[in-house]
Amino acid sequence: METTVPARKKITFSGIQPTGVFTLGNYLGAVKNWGPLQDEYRCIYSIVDLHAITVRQDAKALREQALRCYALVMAAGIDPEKSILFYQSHVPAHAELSWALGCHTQFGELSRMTQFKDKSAKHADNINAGLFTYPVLMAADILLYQTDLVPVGDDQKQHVELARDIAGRFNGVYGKTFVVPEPYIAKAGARIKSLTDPTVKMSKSDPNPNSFITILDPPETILKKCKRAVTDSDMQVRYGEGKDGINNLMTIYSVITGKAFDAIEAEFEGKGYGDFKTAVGEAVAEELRPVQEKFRQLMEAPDYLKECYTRGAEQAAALAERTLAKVYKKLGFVAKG
Ligand code: ATP
Ligand code: LTN
Repeated sequence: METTVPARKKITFSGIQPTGVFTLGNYLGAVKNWGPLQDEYRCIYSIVDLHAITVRQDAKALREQALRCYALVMAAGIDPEKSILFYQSHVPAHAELSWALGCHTQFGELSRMTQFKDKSAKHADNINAGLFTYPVLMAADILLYQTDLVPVGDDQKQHVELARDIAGRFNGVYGKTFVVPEPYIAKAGARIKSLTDPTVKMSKSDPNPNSFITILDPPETILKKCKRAVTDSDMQVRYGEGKDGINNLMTIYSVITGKAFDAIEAEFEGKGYGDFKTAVGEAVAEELRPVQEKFRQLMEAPDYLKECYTRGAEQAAALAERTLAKVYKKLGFVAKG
């Protein structure tokens, strides 16, 4: 008699740094896409606080920010009953696997990472070893959970490729140990641009607060930032070359409303940029309203949040330790008595 083995539920892993309130870019490019995966996949999401200290942080601010970040991810649709949501620093296996993988990663590979080049230019006074080995820790995050799919924004593609290379190399030397993960990058919204310089990505660490919309900005601020967004002198709401500012606003509007670019062009035919910017601002404010409301409720329930992140860390650790034990055995470490 033929027996069918039930297929393993595929695993999704992603992380966000608690380096500030997250932006509309983080939300549209990454976090908003995490929720819908929860029914089909075994989803594991982490607040990657170990990654955050590659840039100097104030300890008190980091702690507060990390708590808010956990609540924000839940407010954006991650249900801790369906997904595992935890702090990276609560699961020691991340730092441990990172060491083992670092010994299988080449200096030259890390030197090619564009995020390292960008961040070391931005923080020239603190080009620390952690900033350089950041992608190895990220590979450990992903590979510990035998992850199939990594939903991230476009800027993280190179890091996921590196995690694939490390996994493939390790499997080649020691036999099948890790699942080789695939990046999952949304077709639209994977690189939301700065509102003040639409040639660079919107980033929560940008010193100019007018360059980004945070997920907690009140509606008036959102509207004001959209109205001030840098555009061009063409005055036509049309997607095209040399129109980075309008392209960016059209992308934001399209991802939120689900309208295609030609439908947006038709909607604003004969109208000025002012009307369009107001419509974008209103759509963003409306999209974020329920997230902000849920966030406020969660922040009033600190015991519940603690219960969620404690359970999340236990669940994550159980899975992570299995992979770590397998890796240590393959590397030739003597088993604990
Ligand atoms: P920082 O500004 O401190 O460098 P960041 O916002 O770029 O941080 P993370 O907080 O680690 O970095 O990003 C979390 C997720 O958000 C990642 O998947 C990243 O690819 C995505 N992301 C970040 N910025 C954007 C953006 N402008 N557009 C789309 N996705 C983004
Ligand atoms: N480097 C990512 C955050 C991150 C991550 C991960 C994303 C850390 N570990 C594992 C996906 C999978 C960033 O967005 N800057």
